[in-house]
Amino acid sequence: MGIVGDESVLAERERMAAVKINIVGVGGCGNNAINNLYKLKLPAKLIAMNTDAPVLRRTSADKKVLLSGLTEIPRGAHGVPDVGAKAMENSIEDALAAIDKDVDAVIGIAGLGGGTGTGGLPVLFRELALRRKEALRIAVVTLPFREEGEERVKNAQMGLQELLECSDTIIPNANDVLAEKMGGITLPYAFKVMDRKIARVVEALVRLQSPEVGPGIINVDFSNVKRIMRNARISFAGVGEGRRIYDAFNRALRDDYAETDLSTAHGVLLFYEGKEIYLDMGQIRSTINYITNNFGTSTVFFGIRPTWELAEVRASVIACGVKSGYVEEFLGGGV
Ligand SMILES: Nc1nc2c(ncn2[C@@H]2O[C@H](COP(=O)(O)OP(=O)(O)OP(=O)(O)O)[C@@H](O)[C@H]2O)c(=O)[nH]1
Ligand SMILES: [Mg+2]
Repeated sequence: MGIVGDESVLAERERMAAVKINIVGVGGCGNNAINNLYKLKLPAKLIAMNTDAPVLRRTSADKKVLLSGLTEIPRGAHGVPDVGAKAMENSIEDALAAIDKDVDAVIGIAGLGGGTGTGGLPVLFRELALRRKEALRIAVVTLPFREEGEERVKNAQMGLQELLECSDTIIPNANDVLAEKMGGITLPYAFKVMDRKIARVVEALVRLQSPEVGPGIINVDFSNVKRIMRNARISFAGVGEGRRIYDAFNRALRDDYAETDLSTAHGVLLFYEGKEIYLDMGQIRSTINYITNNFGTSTVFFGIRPTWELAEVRASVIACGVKSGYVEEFLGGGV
C-alpha cells in the first residue's frame, strides 16, 4: 500500500515510527541534569520531578511534577530515602500521567545519596514495570563521595540495590572514581564534570535512536537496543572527542567512572558524530574489530551522524551487561 505524497500523512507516519524517549530527572541532581539537557533541544520529552518546589521551579523541563503530600512546606526529603519514596507513592498518578503512554524508553536520572532521587526513582521504575511494561527502563545515576558521609553512602547503597531490581540497566558514575582520576578537585567542580558526563551519555542514548533525517545518518534500530539493554544489569557508557576516530574512541573508553570490566559485555552500541570527512570507515571498522576482539562479544551495533555542529569527532560507546568493580565493592563492602 503506497502513500500518495501527502506531507501530513508522511509526517504522521514519521512520528509513529519514531522511538519515543522520556527522560525523567528525580531530585536535585536529576533536575539539574534536566536543566542541562534542555539546552540541547533533543528529540525527547524532559520531565523533572522533585519534592523541592523552589528547585523544581528553577528547572527548565517539558513537564514538572511536584512530589508532595508529606509536609506543609515542599522543600525536599531532607536526605531520607523513605520520605522520597513516600512522596513518589503519593504523587504516582501525576508522575505516570507525565510520562507518555506509548513511551519506548524511560531514562531516569538521579544522584544517589539523598532522599528524593534515591527513594523516588525506584518507586517510579517499579510502577513503570507494571504499567508501561514495554518501555525500557534505563537508570543513569551518580554515587556519592565517601566524604559526603556515612548516611549518604548508606542511602546510595540501598537505592542502587533497589534500582538493580527494577531497571533494565543502570549506568553508574561514582564521584569517588572521578575525584581519583582528576586529583585534587573541588566538590562543585567535580559535580560540574559529572553533570557534563550525564548530559553527554543521555544525549548519546537519544541521538543514537533519533529519527533525524539527513544524508549519511545511520541509526541503530531500537529493537536491537532493546534486545541488548533488557536485563543487562550494569552498562558502561563513555563519550570521547578527538581529531580522529581512534582518538575519540580511546577517550570514550577511558571515560569510565565505575571501574568497569568490558570483557563481560554482551552487546555494544557504538556511535560516531562529526564532520563527514572525519568519519573514516576504515578507522570505524578497526574500532569495531577492537571491540569484538577485546570485549568478549561480537554483537556491535553502530550508528553515525554527520554533523557540522562538532569541531572534532565524538565517539559514544555503550557496553551492556558489564561488571563494575566499584559497584561490587560499593554494594558488598561496609560503609
Ligand atoms: N553531578 C551532580 N551531583 C549532584 C548534584 N547535586 C547533588 N549531587 C549528588 O547527588 C546526591 C543526591 O543529592 P540531591 O540530588 O541533591 O538529593 P535529592 O534527591 O534532591 O534528595 P533530598 O534533597 O534529600 O530530597 C548527592 O549526595 C551528591 O552526590 C549536582 O548538581 N550535580
Ligand atoms: Mg533535594
